[in-house]
Amino acid sequence: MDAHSRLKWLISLFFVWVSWSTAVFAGPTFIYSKDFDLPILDKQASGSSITEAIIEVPDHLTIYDLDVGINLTHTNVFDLQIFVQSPLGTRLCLNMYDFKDEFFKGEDYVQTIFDDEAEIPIEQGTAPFTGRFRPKAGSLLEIFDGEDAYGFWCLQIYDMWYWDTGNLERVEIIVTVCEPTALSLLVLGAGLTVLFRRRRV
Ligand SMILES: [Ca+2]
Ligand SMILES: [Ca+2]
Ligand SMILES: [Ca+2]
Repeated sequence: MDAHSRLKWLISLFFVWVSWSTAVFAGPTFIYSKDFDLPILDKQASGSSITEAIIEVPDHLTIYDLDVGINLTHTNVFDLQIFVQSPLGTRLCLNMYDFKDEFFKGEDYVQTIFDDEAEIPIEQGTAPFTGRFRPKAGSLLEIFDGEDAYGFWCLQIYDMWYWDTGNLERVEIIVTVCEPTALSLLVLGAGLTVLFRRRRV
């Protein structure tokens, strides 16, 4: 094995080890919460069905894992379609229902946390959905992993049907970052690769 091949092999080994470390060691978690008193009105009452809540994250944090918490009252949450949008414009549906197949009667979301790593999918939960639930099938919060959390997040709620209404009370953007050592190793690894490529040119 020549020197180049040996270096390449070492760098590959390094990346395997770093990937393993980052998978195992999540870093600290930062919670940005905001209380609201925002009416969730249906089409009949307001002429518009969207409620938007803005939450600012004032820190530059690379997202390793994102969870989203909500608190709201509503006389039938079947009506609601709930989305979260990042400062970079990435948008994800947390929950919504099919009118034809999934109708139910149920009130409120109370201390509900959407979390990819939760054991129970939201489809198997019942209102008021207290606890942790995976977002709607096919929608994973991991879509935000790697983004900078800094800026204005938006929680959007659409009330799709008449009669029932409610109030948005609280939103939490919960950001876990990489364990600092793993992050520095990742940066070091990227630096080594650039050096290696330059030497080969
Ligand atoms: Ca995750
Ligand atoms: Ca999570
Ligand atoms: Ca309604």
